[in-house]
Parts: sequence; structure tokens; C-alpha cells
Amino acid sequence: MSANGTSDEVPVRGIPNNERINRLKQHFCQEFGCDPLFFVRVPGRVNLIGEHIDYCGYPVLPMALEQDILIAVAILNKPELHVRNVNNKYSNYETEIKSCEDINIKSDPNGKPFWYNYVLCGVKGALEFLNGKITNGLQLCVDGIIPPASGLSSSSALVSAACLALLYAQNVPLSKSEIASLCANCERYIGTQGGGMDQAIAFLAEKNCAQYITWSPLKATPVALPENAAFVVAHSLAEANKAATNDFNRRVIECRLAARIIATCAGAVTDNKIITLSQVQNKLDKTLREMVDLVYEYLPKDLYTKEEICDILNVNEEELEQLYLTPNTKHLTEFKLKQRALHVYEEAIRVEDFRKHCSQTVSNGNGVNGVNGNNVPNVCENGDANEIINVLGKLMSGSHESLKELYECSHDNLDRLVSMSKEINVNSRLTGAGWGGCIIALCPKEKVNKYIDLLIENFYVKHCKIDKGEASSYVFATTPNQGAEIYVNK
Ligand code: ADP
Ligand code: NG1
Ligand code: MG
Repeated sequence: MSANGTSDEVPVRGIPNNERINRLKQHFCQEFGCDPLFFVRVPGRVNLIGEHIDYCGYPVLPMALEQDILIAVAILNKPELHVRNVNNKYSNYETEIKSCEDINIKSDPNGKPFWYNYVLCGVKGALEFLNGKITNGLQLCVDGIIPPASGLSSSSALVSAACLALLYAQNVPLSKSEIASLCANCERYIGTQGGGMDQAIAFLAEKNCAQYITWSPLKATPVALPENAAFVVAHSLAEANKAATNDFNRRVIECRLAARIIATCAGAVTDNKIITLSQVQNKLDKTLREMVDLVYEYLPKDLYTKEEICDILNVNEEELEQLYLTPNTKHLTEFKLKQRALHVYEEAIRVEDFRKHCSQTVSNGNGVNGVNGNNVPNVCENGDANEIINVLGKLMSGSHESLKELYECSHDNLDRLVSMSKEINVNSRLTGAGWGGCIIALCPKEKVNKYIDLLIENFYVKHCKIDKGEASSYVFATTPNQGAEIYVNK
């Protein structure tokens, strides 16, 4: 984060003079009786392909949205946190932040996190980074326009914005990748064991290109999207808070157990540490397709009991729980390992294919999707633009099918949106964690308006019985946006 805006640090810009900023400023003033000192803005994201594989160590391909979390911030001269939200359905919250240990992140009696827990995750992460040493605190007022619990990463934008606010207030210089990794770690305080895709794209996104994100070390490589391609996001009208159930963590630990068993059966483990499906692949020095074969060989059953897994791994139940399970998955007794591992390896193949085909986009000599100067690995001659959209679309369709059948994280409304789209030859998939939320569809630019109209009519109006005006707020075309920024009076 530097005022001179080196490309490695979160850019610091002047405060834009627009209606949203002015409204937020006004709200802040009413709440706290003073002006904010600076603003932080962190975007949501849509993942084009590579779902539920970041936490297995595989690359993903998201882009940032225009929709974001914007927070107005002032500094307090005591170590306290005062949090407000422009939306009055989100309650006020105040606490001391003298030390990390003070920050106790507890959910409501039904196990659903309070909204401000996401703010606390970010603040706790920043405090840990600062070794718990601060003498002042923060007043925050949040204005979020990312549809929440919808797979567009509102949670990570909120966590990341809170973390960024505290670090900037404390004058901490951090690179975009450092803060992205910090935020990926601290969002886990909410209870889910996510991979890091959301925080990575939140900070490393660039306008006009998607990013191919790789791990250890974290790196984002810009990917040019076909010039004639449009991406449309459509909400299923079902929300799913990922930290309120154990659906998400169940998938994470099923992948862990699958990885552990493959490694054990192949004679490739020497200790009890958690190993990811990609680490197993590296250890065995196999291709992704060979890993698919190994899944069938070493994980032939549709269902594994806890006892069976203990036998294979030669541990008792207590050790299994302690080594590999999370607090909210300890009580589970049956696990689907073959299906989850197959999804992960095959989805990782689809990501590589998707990226390869993006790099074959037709060049018109002017660059692709306005990415001139963005150092995008380009572009081979004479590709057939619509054919490429077709191939990319098929990969997205394959991803959805796999998420529905093997990963079991779809929802009837998502499946309905995907099949309605297919009826007019538009390929799509659920995006984000699933169990509700949004689809992302790929269609030729000239077809976008017709496609959106069709979804409004057939899905929102006819099937969900909402009126046309409201319906149009649930479906929108989007292009890649930039990552997090700080606004300050210059
Ligand atoms: P997502 O797919 O959007 O990341 P999550 O289940 O991970 O979904 O997180 C959604 C939760 O984040 C919401 O239930 C809410 O607690 C919090 N959240 C998101 N946006 C806002 C906002 N603008 N204001 C307050 N809380 C928000
Ligand atoms: P969403 O749907 O945005 O909460 C989650 C994870 C990602 C990734 C996707 C599935 C977090 C913070 N985010 O995203 O890391 O695993 O699901 O691809 O846990
Ligand atoms: Mg989330």
C-alpha cells in the first residue's frame, strides 16, 4: 500500500466524488459525528471455472466484479472497534481490540455467523500480523452491494476490506499477495476452510482480464477472454451462508481424506500431516489423467465409513478426528471420497483446457478485450471465435455437471437456470461454493440481450413469480474489474 501506487501494492487514490461515496460519508457522519479519514473498496468476484479446487492446491480462473464492499474509516484514539452498516438490517457492533485474544468470533445460537463476525475475522488477522500491538482503534461504516451468500464472494470482500482498513490505518506496507494470503487465513476464523481464491482475486484482479491463480507461492497471471464473449451472472434466488452449515467443510475434509488414502495406498506418505490432492499428484509425479485412474483404483467404493477410513490409514477414530476433521465435521460417520476426488482432478483438467483455449482467441490486431499493455500471454492467429466460445462453454457445462453429480453442491434453481440456458445453446455453470447463489453463463456478445430477456421471462417471471422490474436486478452481464483500492484525501 503506497501513495506512489507501485503495482505490487494496493493502490491509494483520491476520494472519488460520487453519489455513493457522499451517501456513505453522510451516514458515517450521522453515526459517529465526524468525517471518515479514508475509504477501502474490495470487489466481489465471479469464478469462470475451477470450483472447489483451490483448497486442493489447483489453479482457478476468476475475475473481479464491479459490485463491491466499500468501508468508510476513521481512527479512534483507543483500541476499540465501532462498526455500522448503511443497511439497517445489519446491527451495530462495538468491542475492544486490545489483543487478538480479545476477539472471540462466535456464531448465533443456530450456528449462523453474525454479519460483523466477518469484520472481526479481518481485524483479528490484521492484529495477528501486527503481533497484537495497537494503541488506537477504528470506526467503520460498511456499504456492500455484492449479493450476499450468493457465490460472488461478499464474505471475503468484507473480511478483506476490514483487514485492509486496519493495516492502512496502522501504516503497514504490504504487497497485494501478502495481504491476500493474510486475508485467506483470517477468513478461516469464520469456521470454513476455504482455499484463498476469493481473497487472491480481490487484491490481484486487473481490469479487462480474468486471472489464472496459482498457489505456493500465490501468483496471478492475466488471461485474455475472447473478444466476442460475454459473461452473464444470474441469481438463483436461493441464498446459502457457507459458514452456517457443514456442507462446505465436509467437502474439504472428504478431499483431505481422499488425498491421504491415495497417498497411503501408493506408498507415498511418511507422516500424519494434511496432504492435498495436488500434493499427492506431485509426490507421485503423475498427470491429472493418471490421478483420475488412481482414484478408481484406490477409492473404488461409493461410500466410506469412518471405521473403514481408520483401517486404511491405520489410525484410531480419535486420531482421525484430531488430524483431519474440523470441529463441525467430527461427528460425521460416512464420506464420499471417490466422487469428490474425481471432481477435483477433472475440474483441474478443465481449468487447464479453458486457459489454453482462451490463449487461442482470434486477434484483430488491437489486442483482446482491451487488454493492451496488460502483458497478457496472447494470441494465436486464425482461431474461429465462435468455435472457441463453444469449447469454453462446453468446459463450463462439464464443470456444472460435475458439481451437481459428483460434488453435490448444486441447487434445483441453479440446475433450472443451467438447463434453460442450454435450451438456447448458452452454456453455464454454478459459480462459487454453490448450494444456491449464482450461475455464470458464456454467450456470444450479440446474443446477450436476448439471453437475459429469456431468463427474465422464463425463470424469474414465470417460474419464480417475481415482476419484471425486480427480475432485472438479478441478472447482469459483467466484464473483469480491478482489485482492491484505498481512497484518501490527497
Ligand atoms: P458469499 O458467497 O457471498 O461469500 P458467504 O456465505 O461466504 O457468501 O458469506 C455471506 C455473509 O457475509 C452474509 O450472510 C453476511 O453475514 C456477510 N455479508 C455479506 N455482505 C454483507 C454486507 N453488505 N453487510 C453485512 N454483511 C455482509
Ligand atoms: P464463496 O462461495 O465465495 O463463499 C468458497 C470459498 C473459495 C472456494 C469456493 C468454491 C471461502 C472464503 N471461499 O467461496 O475458497 O473454495 O467456495 O470454489 O471459503
Ligand atoms: Mg464467501
